[in-house]
Amino acid sequence: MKSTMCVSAVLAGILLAGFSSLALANQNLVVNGSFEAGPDPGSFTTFKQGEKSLHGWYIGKGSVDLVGSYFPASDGQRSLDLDGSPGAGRISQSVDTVPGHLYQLSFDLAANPEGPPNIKTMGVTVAGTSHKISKLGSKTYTPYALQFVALDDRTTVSFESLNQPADSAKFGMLLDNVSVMDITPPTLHQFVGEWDSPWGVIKFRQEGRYLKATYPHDNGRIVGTLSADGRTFEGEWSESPSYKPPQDGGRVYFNLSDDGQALTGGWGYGSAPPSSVWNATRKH
Ligand SMILES: [Ca+2]
Repeated sequence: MKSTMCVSAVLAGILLAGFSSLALANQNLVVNGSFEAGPDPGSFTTFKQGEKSLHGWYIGKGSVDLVGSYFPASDGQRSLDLDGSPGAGRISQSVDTVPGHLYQLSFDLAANPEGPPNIKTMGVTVAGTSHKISKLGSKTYTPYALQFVALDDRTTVSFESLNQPADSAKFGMLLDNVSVMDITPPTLHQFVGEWDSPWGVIKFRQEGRYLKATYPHDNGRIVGTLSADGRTFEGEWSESPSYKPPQDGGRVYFNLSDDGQALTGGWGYGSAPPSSVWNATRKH
């Protein structure tokens, strides 16, 4: 069985600097993610906890600075310093989501270098999972992205300064260009279900962007992902007793038919090409 450890780690949530966004045309679910809405903040304008004037966002802690001409933005003319004047802040927003769908949260970060601390720290929380990010003071923006599976029909995204001392923090992480997009492959749900095959009934289920399956022959398992066009599943099969390649594991693929009722695919031992035929037809 080829290791699926890396797959499991990704399922727990990934956080990548310099991540190039998936090339799917999609709608940004975040309102005012670039902080461009509302009156001109001039150099910068401070918004405090509980104030509702930062369009789209709720300030749940401390204060934040809506930055205008004071610093260049990553996108447009404005950005947000998560440490206000003063006070380490937290902003949040809830967006509509579909439970089980896969989303990508993207944002750009710089770090206000004009005062302490040298290393800025913030937390980003989405769908109940938090990630901590630290950054040396710099006006240069870096893109970040993380993927999550929605648990509910509303998902809250929050960004929180963790700089200390919180009450006097003034020079925080600079945030801009926040987006949340549904990146669920459009055909992913068509693979989910039961398929008759020569190795028994394959039962596909979705876990985030991953498809996993079981089948009866030697208590077989399959795990993998869909191609960018959503028509081809590629992954690995493994079976008892060892669940390890090359004898008990290897590569597998399936192509979904146009009508969604058939899979044509193949399998192979270990790293060999999956050239042995493995076809299936939809059962449920
Ligand atoms: Ca902006």
